[in-house]
Amino acid sequence: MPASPRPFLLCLTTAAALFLPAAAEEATLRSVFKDDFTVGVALNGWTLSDRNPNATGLAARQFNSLTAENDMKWQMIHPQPDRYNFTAADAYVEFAEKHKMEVIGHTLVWHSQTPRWVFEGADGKPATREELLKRMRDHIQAVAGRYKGKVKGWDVVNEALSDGGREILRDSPWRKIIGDDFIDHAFRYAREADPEAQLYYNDYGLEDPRKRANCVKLVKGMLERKVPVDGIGTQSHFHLVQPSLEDIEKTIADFAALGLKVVVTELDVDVLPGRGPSGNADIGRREQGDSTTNPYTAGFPPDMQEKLAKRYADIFGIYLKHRKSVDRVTFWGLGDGHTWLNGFPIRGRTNHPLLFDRELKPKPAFEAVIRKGREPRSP
Ligand code: 9MR
Repeated sequence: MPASPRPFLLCLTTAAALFLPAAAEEATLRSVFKDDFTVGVALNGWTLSDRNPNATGLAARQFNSLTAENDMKWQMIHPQPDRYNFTAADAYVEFAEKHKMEVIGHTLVWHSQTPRWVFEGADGKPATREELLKRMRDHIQAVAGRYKGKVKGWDVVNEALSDGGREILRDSPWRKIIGDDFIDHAFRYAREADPEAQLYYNDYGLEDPRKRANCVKLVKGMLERKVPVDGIGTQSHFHLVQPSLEDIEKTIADFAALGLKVVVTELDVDVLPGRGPSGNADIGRREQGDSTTNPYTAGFPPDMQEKLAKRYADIFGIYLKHRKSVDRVTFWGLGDGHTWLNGFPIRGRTNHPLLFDRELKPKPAFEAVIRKGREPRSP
């Protein structure tokens, strides 16, 4: 019988284990920023589906925070007065638990994606203040209550600030029926439903000096009235040039100065030309396209890839500088194929706003963000 080769092999493996460096750990978004902030992604039904192992695998590898892009909105989770639909939302929580990701709840009180019955009373008349407050509380109890202890933080009130004019608040049905204090009530109900969850006020366009100042005023008032607000979510639907880095940085600094957590909740960088106000992510806004507004249907050229990479590197430079205040940075989508920006504000375009392309391959912007994450931190 020939001598067994096993002891020899064993020696070789031990020697390799002792002298060869361990395979370098893959640098991922969640690993390079682990001492700075969590890095999140918003997934939708398509990306979370079992039929998309590429998408779910990528999301789980790269991110440690998860937001449901749509499935926890009122319209989806509570479509009729006596009917809640938690199936989709439960799947996010399960996925996040499995992959050690935190869950962010989006969103409890918003004027959009809220069924009409919410604002109606008997006989089709508008609901009274009392009716609507009760409906709001019941909804928050049911939804935030169900995920109590499982959701790290809630976008309690979304987009309540106005985009212009003298009024600070948007004239939404919530405000029209309840009054300005609908925001305070929403936060109090949320604290009641899940005392441990962080509670955020969330809005877009807060880099605009007027809206930022109004946000500070709003939240300062809430703090004075002892309303339980823990942080401000700046959505951060950016463009290649707008808003300026100065405004991005000032927004973080002004919110942090209130003693609150700053969360970047919906980051993306629109790369297409448009004519409307670039900071306005109001989902109801529409623009008309023409031959100049959809230039990258055949692919995103290298010079533009570089511009996007530089923009993301600059933005992450600011987040790192303010890493003591920035709690989380969430991207609004996984790959360019399924971003809301393919349909907003002009329908049917080919946008390229994220770190992964239509095949979910990393773009130069991804490499640039990873490189930023590997730079030494200044004290
Ligand atoms: O990305 C979301 C898109 O798929 C939905 O159709 C839309 C309406 O529900 O909402 C989009 O997400 C919005 C978010 O919930 C709040 N801030 C602005 C986001 C982009 O419109």
